[in-house]
Amino acid sequence: MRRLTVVLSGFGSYEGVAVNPSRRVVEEMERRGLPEVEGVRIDVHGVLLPVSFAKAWPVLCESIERFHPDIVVATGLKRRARAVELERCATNLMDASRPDADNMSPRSTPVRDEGPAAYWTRLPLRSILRDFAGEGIAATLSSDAGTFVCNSLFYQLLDWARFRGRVLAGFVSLPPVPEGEGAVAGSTATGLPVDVQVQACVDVVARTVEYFLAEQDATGRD
Ligand code: PCA
Repeated sequence: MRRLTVVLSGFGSYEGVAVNPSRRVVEEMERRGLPEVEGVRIDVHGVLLPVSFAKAWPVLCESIERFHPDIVVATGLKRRARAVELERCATNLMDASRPDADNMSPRSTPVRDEGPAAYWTRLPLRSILRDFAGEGIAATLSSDAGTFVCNSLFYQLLDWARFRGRVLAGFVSLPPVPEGEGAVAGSTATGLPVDVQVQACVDVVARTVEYFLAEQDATGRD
């Protein structure tokens, strides 16, 4: 049977965040697995990343080198998000207003010294958004994954992906979870239940798999 490999990453708790939905999503999707898409088996490997500018990408990269994925979807919490945000691009900027797990807070510093200002994702964001609309999942497109660790990881992921023509890589920003499920301290957001966030990420992967297969068929590659 034909198979595709997906690496899915999330972050753990950090300052003021008791429950990071990205961690829950990764754990849950790894546990449940994913149904076949068009007769293709999907192997999902989850990886939990430290909230560290220096270490997040090396840890994800290690997982990528181990599993040789066709698709990489990174996720993280965006505190101010009120819905699932599908990120279009990553920018070459680190500008932390609070320290990361290593107590580093780079200000106005590029992720890559000689890198381009931004990279675009190739995930089929509009098709994914249509799936969300059909299921009543609150979501938007976004051109701003922030300037903290999430954006820095996304930039390094797309920098890596640009030489791997076949691989599709992207980033999904998740909103806080509701009060009672471990909302972000001091947040007034109503949040989106973890189950809905898991379903959203299942949709992201399933639609991306379809797109990947269509591209492979169109180019005659396997
Ligand atoms: N969100 C942070 C880093 C880890 C996470 O889940 C961010 O917005 O960069």
